[in-house]
Amino acid sequence: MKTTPTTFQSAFEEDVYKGLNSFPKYLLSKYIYDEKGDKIFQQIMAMPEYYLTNCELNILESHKAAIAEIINKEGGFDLIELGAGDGKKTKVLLKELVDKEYDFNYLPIDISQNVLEELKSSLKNEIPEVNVKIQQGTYFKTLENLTDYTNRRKVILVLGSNIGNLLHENAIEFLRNIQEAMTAEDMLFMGFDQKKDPQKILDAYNDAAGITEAFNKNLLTRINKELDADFNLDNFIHWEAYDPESGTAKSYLVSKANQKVAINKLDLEVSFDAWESIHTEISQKYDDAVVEWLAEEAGLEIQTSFQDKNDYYKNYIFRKKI
Ligand code: AVI
Repeated sequence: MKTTPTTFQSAFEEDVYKGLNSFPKYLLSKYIYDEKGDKIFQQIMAMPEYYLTNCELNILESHKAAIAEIINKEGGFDLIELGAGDGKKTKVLLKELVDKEYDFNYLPIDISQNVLEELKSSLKNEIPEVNVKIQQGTYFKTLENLTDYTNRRKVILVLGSNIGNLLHENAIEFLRNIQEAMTAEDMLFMGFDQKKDPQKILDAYNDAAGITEAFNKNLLTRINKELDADFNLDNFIHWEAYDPESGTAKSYLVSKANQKVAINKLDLEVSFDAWESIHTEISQKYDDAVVEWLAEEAGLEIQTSFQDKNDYYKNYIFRKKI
């Protein structure tokens, strides 16, 4: 029986150690996103099966005038985006705000400085009128300082149904963190992927070209590279399951055989039985009742919402409950 090392050199080491020594085994999806993971995610967003991106783009394009009107008030505002990425969808709204000559600053926050620099320079070319102030950091850390960034009214943007990668309990904590940084005048604009035909959801997370499989397996690639491990990627299959009752899509890597994997940096050998799983990600799907409940638990209320033509996806505007 191995004893747990008392010191880990990083949260990644500790989380991998804990996850692979648990029963059932798991790995945290946030670790998929290194440079390679970010690139694969860009490919996912461009896949025909991954409807989420186009639905949200469609909502922003068709409702940009109404959205702009709701978020603008006397005295101007700061538009703060958490997890800005390449800003493709946000640019639709930015363009509308510029065309209407509204007084606003755009403050994108992302974990990757690289992504932020690219976003800044693309905005300079495409919509030079936007006043951009990039901010590198994690959501939670940066949220704590959110109130320090600005003394103007805030409109906080969280696109891409990123909240869906959190269990409800953590989603409430995330929303509560945002709520605590808000005043009665501020707004939160957030995307939530909706419950729909289960097959449509399974197809989005199990594409024929194997891009989602590569995305999921990037966890193993990262452990091999950063923790000197010997996972054989071909010995695992990507498996997607969707429970229409809870609205939870779950991704797994399943071991095809009895096997042992050495993770040298952790001085650990992990044994897998044939068909044993590693749970890697949840992608929660919502309906109005669940979104209302999450908001209520976090001290927020829904002001209004916008949906795409198929009702696949919704963007909600929340206010702080007073
Ligand atoms: C980032 N996140 C909202 C994506 C999702 O839909 O859960 C990540 C993803 N996983 C597989 N495909 C896309």
